[in-house]
Amino acid sequence: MITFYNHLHAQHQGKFEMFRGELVPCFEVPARADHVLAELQRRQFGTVQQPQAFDDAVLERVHSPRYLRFLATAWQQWVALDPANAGKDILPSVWPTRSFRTDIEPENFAARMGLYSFDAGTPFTAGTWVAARAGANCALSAAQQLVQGKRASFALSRPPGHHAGADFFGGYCFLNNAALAAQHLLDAGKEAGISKVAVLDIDYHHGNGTQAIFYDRPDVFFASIHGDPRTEYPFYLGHADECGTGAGLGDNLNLPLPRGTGFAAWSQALDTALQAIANYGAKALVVSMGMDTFVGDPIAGFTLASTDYFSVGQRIAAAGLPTAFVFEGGYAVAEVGVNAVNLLEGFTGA
Ligand code: Q9C
Ligand code: ZN
Repeated sequence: MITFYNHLHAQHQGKFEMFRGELVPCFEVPARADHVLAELQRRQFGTVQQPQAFDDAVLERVHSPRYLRFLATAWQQWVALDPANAGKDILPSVWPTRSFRTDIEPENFAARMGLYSFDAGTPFTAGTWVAARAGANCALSAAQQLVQGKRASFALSRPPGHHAGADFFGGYCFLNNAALAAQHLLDAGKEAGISKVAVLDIDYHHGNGTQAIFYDRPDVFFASIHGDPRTEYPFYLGHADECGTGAGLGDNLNLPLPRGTGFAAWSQALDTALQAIANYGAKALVVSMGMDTFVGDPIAGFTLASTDYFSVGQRIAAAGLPTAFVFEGGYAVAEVGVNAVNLLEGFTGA
């Protein structure tokens, strides 16, 4: 299996996120991806390659042009406010909630930050756009492998993507890497017979961005296993009664589980999700591969053990679909490499 990796991910290195009234050090750090890379190399798992470059038009298949323009220019706008800003990350502090207008892009920079975001936990830094763009290229390159007939691929992308919507960032995510991969499978995979795609999201947190992007679409099935949003981030989406809408009705499956859930119940939910994907008739699979289901994760609440991930990979492999794995969360930095490669090895049967 080919892994796509680009060192530019490390250009996104947030300093602080807002938590309980204070700024705490970011959990989503470059070392996460570096540990996965080191473990791939230590176990000689497949090969690691640079991603291809993809045009902005490919990003516009998922994200709005005005959002992409904002991301590409946000840092220069920030520094233009005050040269001293160059040493500080950007965090939003005001948002257009119910009854506010979002059709008019404000001229005020802080107001634009809030228009395009949903939390104060996702700092935007000098290198965020470059890193996110490289990460999206990794996911698109992983999808391209399946278009070319490969069985599987891995996008070791950072920052993660599944909380990012068509026109908003949050939850440490800016570009929705998994959604871009799914859309590229449909756009480039038509002749290869890829007419329907499933996204299986196994990150601890509900993939609200991916769900929203495909909610009314019949050509992408979204299935997610996650902490119950009644108590877990991102709180405002991910309930079991969200089944899709319009032409996409029936093509969204949420399997929320209580904080504290272990592998026995979690793996039953995985089998339920995989059965639904089989019933849907997906021709290819994108896995939003969050590793924050691990018992040692500092910000999540499931209790999977490192060895459980072999079984996760095996079960996904048994679905028999061409599969692109896209790295998402997972904040137990010292263990994230072993856990991720255990899953991939479970898949390949190595
Ligand atoms: N102090 C992903 O796993 N805030 N995003 C948690 C911790 C946000 C997680 C609060 C968690 C976002 C991709
Ligand atoms: Zn997560």
